[in-house]
Parts: sequence; C-alpha cells; structure tokens
Amino acid sequence: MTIKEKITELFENNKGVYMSGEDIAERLRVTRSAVWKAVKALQDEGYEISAVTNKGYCLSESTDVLSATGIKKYLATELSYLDLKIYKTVHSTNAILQEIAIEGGKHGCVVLSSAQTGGRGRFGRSFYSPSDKGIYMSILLRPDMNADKATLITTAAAVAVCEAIEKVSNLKPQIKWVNDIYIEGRKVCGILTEASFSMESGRIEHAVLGIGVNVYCPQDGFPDEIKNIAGYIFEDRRNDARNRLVAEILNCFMRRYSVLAQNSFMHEYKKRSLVIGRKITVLSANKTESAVALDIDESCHLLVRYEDGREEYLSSGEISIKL
Ligand code: BT5
Repeated sequence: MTIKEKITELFENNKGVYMSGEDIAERLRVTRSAVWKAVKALQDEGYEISAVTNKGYCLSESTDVLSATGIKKYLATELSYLDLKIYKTVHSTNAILQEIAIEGGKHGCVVLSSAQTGGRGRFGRSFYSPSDKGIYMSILLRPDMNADKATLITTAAAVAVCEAIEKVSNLKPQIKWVNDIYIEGRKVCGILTEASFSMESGRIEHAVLGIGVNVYCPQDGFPDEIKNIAGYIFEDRRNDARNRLVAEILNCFMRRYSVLAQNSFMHEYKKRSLVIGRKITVLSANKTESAVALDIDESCHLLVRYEDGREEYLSSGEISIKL
C-alpha cells in the first residue's frame, strides 16, 4: 500500500472526524509533509477534506468518490478476490477490459471509471457518461458455457442491478427487455456484454460485462438526445452512494452468476419486466411493426403478437423495441 492509499483508507474509515496531521503521521509512521502532500492529492481528486487550524483534517460525510477502499467496505467477503481498477476518465471501461482480457487478465478483474469519453452501447450507439455522476464499470468473466448462452449474463446482470438499486434506495426498478433498467419511466442503467468465443468449440473464452448507471443528475441535465429518456437514482449527493451501489451490484451479480446455468433469475427477470402485456414497436434493420409483448422464455426471447395475429419469438441480437 502506498502512503496515499493508507491515508485514503484512514479518512474513509473516519468520515466526519477531525484528525491532526501529527496524529495521522504518527499512526501511519510517515512524515507530516507526506500527509500534507497526500491530502492535497486527494483534494485534487475530489475528496472533500477540510483543514481547520488546531483541529486538523476531516473528510466530509457526504463524500462520494469512487474508491477501492470505499467499495470493499460493502463487498461480500467471498468477493475479496476481485481486482478493482479505478480510473478518473477513460474512453470506455469495456474497451480497457477487452484489452486486459486479451492479454490474459483473470476472471474477476473489474474496471471502474468516474467518467467515459466514449462509453458504448449496443449496435454502435453511445452511452453518455459524465464525470462523477454515475457508475461506469466492466467485469471480466471467464464462464464455462456455450456462446449461445451469453445473453444469460446480461439478463442476470439486469436482475442484479435492480436488486442492488433497491437495496440502496426505496425505488422499484424495472427491466425493459433486454438490457435497460428503468425507474418511473426513465432509463437509469444500460448493460452491454461483449463476449469472445472459440470458433472450434463454440465456447465463450471471455465476456466483458459493462454496466452504466446514472446515479445523480448531470450538472447541466442530460443532453437533448436523451433528455426525454434518461433518469437518475438520487436527487442529492449521498455518503458513499456510488461505492455502495458498485459493491451491491457486484454482490448481487456474482451470487446470481455462480448459479447462472440454473436460470433461477428468469422468474425475477419476468416479474420486473416493463414490457410484458404492453403495446410495443418492434424495430429491426428494415421494418417497424406494432405488436403486443406476451411473454419472455427461459432463453430470454421475447414472444410478441403482431396486429395481424402472427406470433414470433424475438432475440435481443437482432431487434430493439420501443414502448
Ligand atoms: C446500452 O446500450 O444502454 C448499454 C450501455 C452500457 C454502458 C456501459 S458503461 C460501462 C461499460 N463501458 C462501455 O463503454 N459501455 C458499458 P443501448 O441499449 O444500445 O442504449 C444506448 C442508448 O441509450 C443511446 O442510443 C441513448 O438513446 C440512450 N442513452 C445513452 N446514454 C444514456 C444514459 N446515460 N442514460 C440513459 N440513456 C442513455
């Protein structure tokens, strides 16, 4: 652990408590100037540390800076093996983790960033990822499963994100088939799983599960293109909200992932469905058709009935829907 990491941990564990520079230096066996330098660096990273003469330094209780120490406070003990890599700004956490995966990165490597400049969605779409307002994370998985089961990762993640949001707020998130989480009619989270598989065996070599959550409202609101679609979870900044939410997403997802093949989450997925029983528009490359969403099967295909009475199972790879 570097001096800065040690000091971060001390502050995280003593939020709202004043500690003198001398006291910190003594506890961590470092010089007072090293403490001062670390405090300065942390303040530059967004930690709200106040310095008061005769009292010392104090980390504000409403600080919500993404940090490995902050996340680990809420992480289940069996997940202590997860390798959390935290950045301030990246192009795309999925892109970074893809590179790590290709270089042999291990199952359980997690890349998180406070902002993305090129956050990506499905079909080449983009995911708006402003600084400090959301959670942008990717998890490297090395599942032992056939490529055709890759959708299960996304669907289990959708259930896990709903469960995690519910744990940290009193809200009731719902799932819009196949990968969007909505709260009160607005999208608060998108999920993108990118898998690589072996042509010979048809098995998944690795999967990068990317999750983007809008936690707070962006400074100047959402951009015009998504201002009627996007929503967020909390009105006000809350102590550790993002660290806790990241940990709960990992706790809920890894629990579901460990029994993925049993499809035990599909019942929960359907219960939270925003589309079943609703009128939808099915959008594919060359047509747009009105339909009613009837059901979702065990492989997460959406059963729809078109206006002429035809019924069809849709697979997420080919089609989008509009409510
Ligand atoms: C998704 O795609 O919603 C998947 C988004 C996955 C983002 C995560 S963040 C961490 C990881 N790293 C990445 O680079 N990506 C993943 P899709 O279903 O295609 O939805 C994209 C559409 O959602 C856009 O075309 C917009 O209409 C809308 N959108 C974009 N940004 C949004 C936001 N922040 N909140 C709500 N809606 C948004």
